[in-house]
Formats: sequence, structure tokens, C-alpha cells
Amino acid sequence: MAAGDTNSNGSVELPLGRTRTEQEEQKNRPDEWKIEQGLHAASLPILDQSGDQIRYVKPMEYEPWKDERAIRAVGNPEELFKEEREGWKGYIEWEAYPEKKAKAAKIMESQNFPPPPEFQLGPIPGTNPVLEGVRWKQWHSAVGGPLTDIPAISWDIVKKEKHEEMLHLLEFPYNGEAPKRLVTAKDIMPNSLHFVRNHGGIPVIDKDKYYFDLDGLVKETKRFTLDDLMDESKYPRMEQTVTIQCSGTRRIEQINQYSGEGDEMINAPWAEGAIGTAKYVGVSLKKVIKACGGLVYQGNHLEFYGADTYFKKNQVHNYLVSVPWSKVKANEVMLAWEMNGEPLPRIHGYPLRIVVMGYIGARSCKWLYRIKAIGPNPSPAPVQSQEYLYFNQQVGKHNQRMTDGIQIQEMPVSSAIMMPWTKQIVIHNGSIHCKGWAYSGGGRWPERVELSADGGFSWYACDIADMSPKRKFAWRTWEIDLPCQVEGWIEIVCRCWDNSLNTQPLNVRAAWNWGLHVTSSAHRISIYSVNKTRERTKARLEDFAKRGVSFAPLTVPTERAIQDFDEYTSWVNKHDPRDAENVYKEEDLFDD
Ligand SMILES: Nc1nc2c(c(=O)[nH]1)N[C@H]1C(S)=C(S)[C@@H](COP(=O)(O)O)O[C@H]1N2
Ligand SMILES: [Mo]
Repeated sequence: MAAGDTNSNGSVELPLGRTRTEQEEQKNRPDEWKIEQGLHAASLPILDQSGDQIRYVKPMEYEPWKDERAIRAVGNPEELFKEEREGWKGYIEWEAYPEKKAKAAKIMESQNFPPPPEFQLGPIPGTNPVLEGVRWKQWHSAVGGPLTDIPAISWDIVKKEKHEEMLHLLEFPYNGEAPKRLVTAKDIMPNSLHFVRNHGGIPVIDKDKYYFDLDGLVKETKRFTLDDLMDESKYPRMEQTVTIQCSGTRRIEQINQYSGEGDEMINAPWAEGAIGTAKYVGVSLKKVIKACGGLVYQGNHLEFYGADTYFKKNQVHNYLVSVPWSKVKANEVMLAWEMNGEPLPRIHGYPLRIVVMGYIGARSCKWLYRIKAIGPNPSPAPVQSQEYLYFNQQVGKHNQRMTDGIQIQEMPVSSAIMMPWTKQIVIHNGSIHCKGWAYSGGGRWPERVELSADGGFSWYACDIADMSPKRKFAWRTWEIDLPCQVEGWIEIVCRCWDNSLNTQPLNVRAAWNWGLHVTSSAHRISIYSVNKTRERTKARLEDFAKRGVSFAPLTVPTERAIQDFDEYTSWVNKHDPRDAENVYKEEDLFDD
């Protein structure tokens, strides 16, 4: 009997050694058609053809377990993990106490937690916030002590400090961006609309109890209060308009094409709003290091410590990142306490944060409590060494090593169209009004923004008068009336040239990477063009209006035909018939 034939007992002989149970599992699923078409790919079993038989690899099943005794043996979390400083709610010092870290890790290892939610291969959840952060909440209450209340406190701060129209991607740790129509409404956006990217809870720090230490490879270790920094006789005041861009900005475009690593916090599905511009006031970190007598031999990097707690693979950390001394030396690293004329909001790092100009947002450490000069290499902490890596396409879950990634520091040039929106129907008079932003990192700035209405073949530049002012470390917003004669589906593309004439790869695929970072490809949106300068289009739309029929939704056919049969018949009679041969000759008709 051949493979695939039905046996006498009705079962199916399967090709390549597939067993009957596997076949049965594949059968009669209500969502089979969706799975086949890639719409529910999260439940599509992995096809392993590497052995002599085909095998199907199924997702791991989650069965909660907990070793209560082991957890109790660790001790009382209220005592073990108590807050480090008076007036610093939610700050637990982990980095100085390896034993304490080990105790928290023991608690974490003595139980399991649900897997991350699927939001890439499956349909994206319809909830708001899009993702809840169930695991992150559970991790906080598992370790306990002061971390227990942190998710609730953080959410209260979100509600208090952020605009009510923010798009919440992740409830905890909070990740949110402004809706497109508000992102570029002003070139310097109000604080309430600035995106937020948190890896943990929000510490609530009393300004009067605030200080940070500067130590490590400096001549002299020193402690600084806010009053010290604000003393202009010691430190010249610095004011700078800076765009902070998360390297995850526009990640959704990579996800939409090809999924990558799917941790809800690490790889939040950002759209075009994970970028914000504000005027910061503070002092240059260089001057503060000078006050410590400068760096000593091998002090090549500055490590920043944030007071929030960050979980990674069952370990607890404080949020740690580093930047090279060369960046600090150029006066491009600021200790900032003011944002757009107001004290830093709590959610943005109150009372003091780092602002690293032209680097990815991740280096701009919030709730700063320590700076350590280190060397000769960057910080080994996970956010620096394991996150924010830019991989080659060949790297993925199966083979990824830290050393395969480039640590992302300066942001490349990028841009985004904020109006119209993809899949939108646009009725226009021969040009489509578009709006958006453009940005380049590393102290470069957008010099020209170009748009194409034909998928990237011909380009029009934005008028300089329609771009916001040039600033060394900030984005520019832009507008353009993009000429467009054609009708139907078109692809509008936007790209930027910075002052070094760097520009963007033309498609997402060219720069796709496993960590889904730096979606710097030209931004493409498809829109349906309805050009009213065309006589027939105009007449038809007027007819719609006269009859009170809506043109939306585009895909729903209209009741009334655009052409009546008199017109049709008169046209047909005047023109050649449909087929080239004349079939109406008598001898043809009666030919046998
Ligand atoms: N302490 C601390 N600093 C942090 C983070 C964090 O989670 N904790 N997130 C970083 C990341 S990844 C980005 S993109 C920026 C975002 O700054 P914002 O939330 O003020 O917009 O903050 C950075 N600084
Ligand atoms: Mo980020």
C-alpha cells in the first residue's frame, strides 16, 4: 500500500513515517485554515525534517509549580530586600550585594512563571494596554518586599503624568507612545506626550534626599546632591534640545514582515512614536568628572546605575548601561533635572537622569543613583551586553551569542510618515498632503527629506520652509504636498538624507534583525489614491454626494452602476466587437 492510501480500518498511512496520532492532532482544528494561511502561525508546529522521520515540535506547555519550602527558607523579603535609602521608595540596591541578588534568584528559580505572551506570530491582542506584563508583575510580587506595590504605584504615575490619549503598549513595565496625530503636532512635544520606555517600576524619590555617587576609575570618589549640581559657580548650566529615540522605534514593521525575539518588554511592538524631543537643562557630565579630579588609567567608559529593578533570566539587577568617555569628553552627556521648563516628571527619571545626545534612548539612564568609571570595556551588565545588540540576519534563537551583535550606540538616520496612515483612502486634487519626522543620531541632523508616491522610484524633496529648524541633536518635523496623478493603491515612501549624506535602506527586509532593533529603512505606507482632478472621478464623487451615499468603506460595492445600458449599447455598436474575428457571417453560423 502506498503512503497516503486509506487502510481497511480507515486510518491513513502517512508519508515519511508520520504516525497516526500526529495526523489526528493536525486534523479537524477549527482554525486549520487560518493556520495554513499563516494567520495563526503561533500554533503552527515546527516541522523538523532533519532526522529520518518528520517530527513536529510543539510549544512548551506551562504548568505552574512552586517550591514553597525553598522560598520560605530564603527568609523574609521585607527584611532582606528593604529599601536602601530614606526617601527613595522602590529603590532596592542589588549591584552592591551579590548575596542579596543570589537570594532573589533563589526565590525566582524555586517556581516558574507563564511564558511571554505571543504577539508576533499570532494575532496581536485586542486589549488596551496591548500587553499587560503578567510575568513582570508576578516577578515583582514573587521577590516581594517593597517590590510588591511597584506595579500599582507605577500605573498610578502613568495615569497622573501622561496624556490621556497615550497608546499603552505594555502596562508594566510601562511602555507607551503618543498617537501619530500628536507625535508631530509640535516639533518640541509636551512632556505628557513624550514616549515612555521602562524596564521596571518607577522609583519615587524625594528630591531633598537625592544624591548620587561618582566612583570607580576616578582620582577621587565624590557624592553629589542636586544643590551641588545646580550651583552655577561650580558647574556651568547646560541647555539642549535633544531627541531621544528608542532603538525599538517602528519595530512593528519588522514584526509585520518577519517575527523575531518576542519578549513583551524587551521587544515591545513600537510604532513611530517611540521618539520624543524636549529641551533639557542640567550640567555636562564632563564637568562633574573633572570635579573628581578626572579619570585614572583605563577609565574608558562611564557606567550609569538606575534605581529601578530589572529582571532578566531569573536574576535581579538595577538598570545599568555605559557610554564611552569620548562621548562624555565631547560634552554630549548631560545630567538633566529639567524637561521643557518643568522638573523632570517621575516617569522620565525624577529627580535626575542622564541624557546622552545622539545615542539610543537606552543609554539615557533615569533615576540615576551612581556613576562608575570603568575600563577598558563597556559595562558587562545585561542591558549593555545582552540587550540592544544589532545582529546579522543569520543570527536567531538557535545560534545567538552576545558577541554576534554590534552594541547599538549612535542612531542611524531614519524617518516616518505620520499622515496619512497605511491602508487609508485619500481623496485629493493631484497631490497628497503628508506629514512626519526625520532624525539622525550621533550629532548629525536631517538635511533633506524626500518622498515618493511610486514606491521609491521618483522622489520629491520637502520644501525647507516646511521643515522645523535644524538642531544638532534633534529631529525635524516636515510636511509636503506630494504630487500624485495616479489612482488606486500606491506606495508612499519617505527617506531622509542627513548632513553627512547618509540615507536609509529602502526596505525593511534589508535591515531585518532578530532583536528587531533600529528599523531605519525608508518608511512605506500603502494608500488608495482617489484623484479628483480626473473628470470622471470628480463627477462620480459628486454623484455619490448628491445621492447621500458614502464612499466608505472603499471595498463595499455601490448599488447604482456608473454606466447605464443605453450608454453601454451605443458604445458597443460604435466599436469593434470583443473578438478580432467576425463571427456573424452567415456561413460561419451554419457551418457544421
Ligand atoms: N533607569 C532606567 N533608565 C532608562 C530605562 C529604564 O528602563 N530604566 N529605559 C531606557 C530606554 S530603553 C529608553 S528608550 C529611554 C526612554 O526614555 P523616556 O522613558 O524618558 O522616554 O530611557 C532609558 N533609560
Ligand atoms: Mo529604548
